[in-house]
Amino acid sequence: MEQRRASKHDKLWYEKPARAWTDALPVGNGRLGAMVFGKVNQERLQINEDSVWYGGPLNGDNPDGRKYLPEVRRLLLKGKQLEAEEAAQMGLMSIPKSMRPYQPLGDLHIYHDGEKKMISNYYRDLDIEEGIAHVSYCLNEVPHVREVFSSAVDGVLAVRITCGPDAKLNLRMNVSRRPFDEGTQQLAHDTIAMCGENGKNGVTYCMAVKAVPEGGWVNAFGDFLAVRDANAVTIYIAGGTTFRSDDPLAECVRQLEQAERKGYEAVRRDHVADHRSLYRRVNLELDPEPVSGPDPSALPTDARLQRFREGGEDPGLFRLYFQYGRYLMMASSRPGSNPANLQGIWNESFTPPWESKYTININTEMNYWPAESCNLPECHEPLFDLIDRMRPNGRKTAEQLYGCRGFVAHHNTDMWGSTQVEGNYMPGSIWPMGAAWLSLHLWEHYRYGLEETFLRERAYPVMKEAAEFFLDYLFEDKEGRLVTGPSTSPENKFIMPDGSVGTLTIGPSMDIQIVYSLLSACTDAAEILRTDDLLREKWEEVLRRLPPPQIGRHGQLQEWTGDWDEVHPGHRHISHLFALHPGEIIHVRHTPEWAQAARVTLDRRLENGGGHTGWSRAWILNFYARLEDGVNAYAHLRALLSQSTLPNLFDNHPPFQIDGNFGGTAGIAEMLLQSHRGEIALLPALPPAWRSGRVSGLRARGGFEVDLEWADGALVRCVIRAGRDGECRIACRQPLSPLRVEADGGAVGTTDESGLTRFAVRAGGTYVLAPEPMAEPASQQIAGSV
Ligand code: FUC
Repeated sequence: MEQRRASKHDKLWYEKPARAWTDALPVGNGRLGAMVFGKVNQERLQINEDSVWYGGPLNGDNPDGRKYLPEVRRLLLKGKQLEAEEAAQMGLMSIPKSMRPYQPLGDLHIYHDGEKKMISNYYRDLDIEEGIAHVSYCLNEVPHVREVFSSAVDGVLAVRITCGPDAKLNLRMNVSRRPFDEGTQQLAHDTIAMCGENGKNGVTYCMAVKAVPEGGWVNAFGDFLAVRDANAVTIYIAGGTTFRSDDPLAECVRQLEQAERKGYEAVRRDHVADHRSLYRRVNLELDPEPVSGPDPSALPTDARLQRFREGGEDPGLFRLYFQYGRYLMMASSRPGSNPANLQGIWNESFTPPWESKYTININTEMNYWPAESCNLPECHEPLFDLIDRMRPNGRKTAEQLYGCRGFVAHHNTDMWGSTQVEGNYMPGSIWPMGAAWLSLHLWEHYRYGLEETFLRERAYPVMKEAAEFFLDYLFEDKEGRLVTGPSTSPENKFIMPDGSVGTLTIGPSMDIQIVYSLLSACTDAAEILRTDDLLREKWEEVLRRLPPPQIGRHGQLQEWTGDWDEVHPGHRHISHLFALHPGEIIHVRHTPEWAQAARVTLDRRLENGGGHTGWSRAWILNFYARLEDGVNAYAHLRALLSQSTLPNLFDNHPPFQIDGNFGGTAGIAEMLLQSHRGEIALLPALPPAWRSGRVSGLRARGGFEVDLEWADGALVRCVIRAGRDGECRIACRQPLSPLRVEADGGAVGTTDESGLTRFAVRAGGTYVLAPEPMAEPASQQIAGSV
């Protein structure tokens, strides 16, 4: 126990059991997760499996869509806002109004029997470096220790309970799914299971529990497993549904038996090795100020967060938050699992906020922003599988609603990949950009890893089909430009010159920016793959005819084609800055006027109360990082942690929503390293508060891995490992001096007058960059010569 307490860099730790769900600590293997409460007498593990969704898929495309589309467009172009919106309400909205929720699998309760006299030395933590939650305390002076993890290798949750050498464990456990319990079966003297159907046409779920005592015995009584007089006990928990297996109970039993045969030590060892193989790819250290007082990591995480909220500096907390974001990604999205939903995989409610689904007008995309840059590219894969499930549905929706080829999706989707217009909420729902934005994630995966087979076989067909929709769907406006519509700028409304309010519109800025990004990506991909010349010409023609970003009368980037004010000027969505991040149309050096307009847009949102949800704050952090403004990026990161973070460091929308964790992690990476527009920027938004530090293992587009070290706010050394032959281009930023690049002991590159450092790289090569020694200041030379 003492050893565990010694190093707290990679731990969330507490001196009390969890009271609220958001005090509990999450473990997960991508698919199967638990919130560990760390209670003493009655431990609670609230368990989720990623395919426990209520009901089955829905098909809700409005059959009148094709008929109404031209009419809605005509009315919008004529300025008949109200009539257009009324027609869209009836003709385009979906038939079933909302998608089905993601739900809990159930709870495991462990009851410690016997007299509870005195509890002392209570401690619990989540060690994110090894992927294990611990609970320890003394009961009547006898030490008790529990550890909990979810193994991606063996597919089960494992709980190990031990106690001091002279004591024995006497405990009972059962499972529940209140208020939807369907009863527990005894499968063997040491195994119980709970199975049920989750709604009409829904999945059948199963959870099975096996207790393996050392010494003593185990038996099933009623719906309990009871362990008596054991020196230690290991509990394995398996869960699954018919989403993946025809017989999930048999699959659970197989996993439990395999884990028991393998034995706890081996299950644990393989889990830690697997976890570390991903976790340790990246390390971040931010040095404390030389005179900064006691080490805040000596405080429990909740007290540490409170100290930070009150204004305390704590560079180690940023490191912990950053690595926790990577931990959460590893725990909620692994090859073969479903993608991380609004709550990752951790959800306690049968009617969770926004159904804990995939909301794809920002939240799901934000979830995956750190996947590539923070060196967890395989964790991105579940999103690609979901996109594959969306394609056939999206083809039907494109055809039925718009009479177009290709595939389309709107602002939400679910486990089955639904693509219809969802709900009755017009500012959100009529927005045909979901498939296009998601498809860009496949392109990003390619840009980081440069695997041509992935591009050819996986990414390009999806991107091309998403683009195909727009070839049919875009239409000419009065000025002959190609535009989208009816659509919205998620989820804002505008005030027109006559004072009336509108929601639906033609060619909102974000739509155009997404189409631009998608077609540019398709064009580049086709060139790399040396294919589709004719199609490329078509895409290029469309690209020329899209309206460019416009600057409005406040100096802001316009959100819509008209220079209209927002109904909510502090709106949480800042969709029209997609062009700045994650898009790259706007760039501080390449398009400085648009960058300035983006800055004005942010100022205006913030002056009006913007950034009030966790994810919105995280997006703002990323925007400032892209504006290479370390001071503001830091301020918003601080705000994210102090205003939108719960005691277990979950992001708080409110309520808990995981996107802010992932957006925050991606934002920290973006402050330290950027790699868009064909250039790698080193420490582009380094804040003065992070004077010295180092980071290793970040990834840059172009197949690179990068380590950085800095001191007194300036780069000391950078190591770049190249995954492919090619060229590396480094954009220097003031106050960096020119760089010298070395490989194999010799110089291979220096910085030119424009500030660009270019050098040829070979796959497997390592390149060391350091600032050229500065010329001695003239005054010193004079002083020396006297
Ligand atoms: C979008 C956002 C909300 C919330 C929801 C899940 O609709 O506007 O703030 O994040 O998704």
